[in-house]
Amino acid sequence: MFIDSLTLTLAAGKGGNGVVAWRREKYIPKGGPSGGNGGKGGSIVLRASTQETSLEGLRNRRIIKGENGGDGGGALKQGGNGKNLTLNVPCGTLVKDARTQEVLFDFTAEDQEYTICKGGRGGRGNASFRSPTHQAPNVCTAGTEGESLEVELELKLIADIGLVGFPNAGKSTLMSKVTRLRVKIGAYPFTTLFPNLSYITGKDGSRVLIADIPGIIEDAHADRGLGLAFLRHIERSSALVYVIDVSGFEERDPIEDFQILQNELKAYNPELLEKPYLVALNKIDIEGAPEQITRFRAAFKGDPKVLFEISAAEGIGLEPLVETMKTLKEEAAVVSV
Ligand SMILES: Nc1nc2c(ncn2[C@@H]2O[C@H](COP(=O)(O)OP(=O)(O)OP(=O)(O)O)[C@@H](O)[C@H]2O)c(=O)[nH]1
Ligand SMILES: [Mg+2]
Repeated sequence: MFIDSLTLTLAAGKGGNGVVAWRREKYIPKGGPSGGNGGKGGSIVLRASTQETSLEGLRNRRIIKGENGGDGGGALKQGGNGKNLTLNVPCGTLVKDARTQEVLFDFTAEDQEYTICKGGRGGRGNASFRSPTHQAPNVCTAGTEGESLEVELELKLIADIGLVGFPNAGKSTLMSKVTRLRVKIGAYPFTTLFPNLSYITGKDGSRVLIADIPGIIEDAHADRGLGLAFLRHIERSSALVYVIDVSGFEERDPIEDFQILQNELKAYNPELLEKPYLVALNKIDIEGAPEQITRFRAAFKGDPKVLFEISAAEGIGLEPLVETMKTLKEEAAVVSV
């Protein structure tokens, strides 16, 4: 199950208590204080892992507690430290304080770690209070509580290229052809219900991460179809590829489809329209396609260099599209340096 937002209560472990104890041995009267300190409470650490692709792993864990430190003991015995608890989250996870909505951390790269709740301090045993003027202290302190926090985790995938299009346009077919991921393809709308993420791997070892998101329809911003919530997963893409069906089936007009898609993206976040983009005119293997393509090219106001005629199903025209996707990724890397 793909989960991309979640609220969790985290509580780090409590510090162990210090104790009061006295050294008692034969022939040594008044052996002095021997109460040990409590151990530290275990902290809660979040860590970005590429093994995770959604927040599903944390779905059933509303409250997560760290391990408490052990209490001190007699004979100067120090309580054991609570173990730190590491929770893995996917790259692209934003961590917010649920109460203030402040962003505490943004996991953008593998293996980043963030200690979100520190464990409590161990209390002091009476031995630690001994001083030249205070030989028999009868005091100890309790361990402190660990930090606790209600957090909201929000996943915004970080893909290089996001595929957007109407349901059935062929986004997932394209994804399956250019990456190794075998995703569900169907001759019915809304085959894809959750984003898919996979790499195009070049012969030179270069990698471009592609996100295939569910189809968008007119008025998706008013929650029609699957709505626009999934657009959050292309908000951080460097570039977009609009996949447009030019078969002319079902009386679809590719010019109108492109305009509707742009309007929906704008309704969600106008910045999406400022990203570099390509248009994949898909299904050119179908009879009526050339006519639709001519119309589209005539109406298209942007640079015709961004238009690619492809058949995702038949694997036609994919190479120039993929090469341009790679170039877009490289250009974005130069810009962000
Ligand atoms: N003839 C032809 N059919 C295609 C082509 N690309 C995709 N299709 C078909 O179009 C249908 C929809 O393909 P998908 O890849 O599932 O479309 P999608 O855009 O991912 O659709 P949603 O997940 O519903 O948004 C399937 O029946 C595909 O076989 C193509 O280039 N030519
Ligand atoms: Mg799909």
